[in-house]
Amino acid sequence: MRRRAVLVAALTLVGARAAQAHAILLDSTPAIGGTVPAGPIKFTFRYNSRIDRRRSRLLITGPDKAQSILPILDEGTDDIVFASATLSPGTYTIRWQVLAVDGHITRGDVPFTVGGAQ
Ligand SMILES: [Cu+2]
Repeated sequence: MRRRAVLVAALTLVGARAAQAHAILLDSTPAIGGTVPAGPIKFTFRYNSRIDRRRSRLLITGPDKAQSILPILDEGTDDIVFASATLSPGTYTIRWQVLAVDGHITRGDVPFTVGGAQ
């Protein structure tokens, strides 16, 4: 009984330490709720920790609700994810999912608007 309590405490400690390394999105282009002009768009997602981009994923949902994978470009430093696409006006959402160096996956949404061509 006592041994089990010690084990639970140890696991809790490990969990708390690992949580500090979870990848949190610091900023992005477009920003959450932001607007960018139509045409070629360079996407950036910057995190607070290193991520494994080969095991990370970007899923874009377009104005017609169609979803497609947005390929992650093999460039930049390990805390930034780059992608590019040419988009027409409308509202979009990118769902990012990244694997942090501690082995934990985090995900979130970046909704944005593509405005008229400049
Ligand atoms: Cu973690």
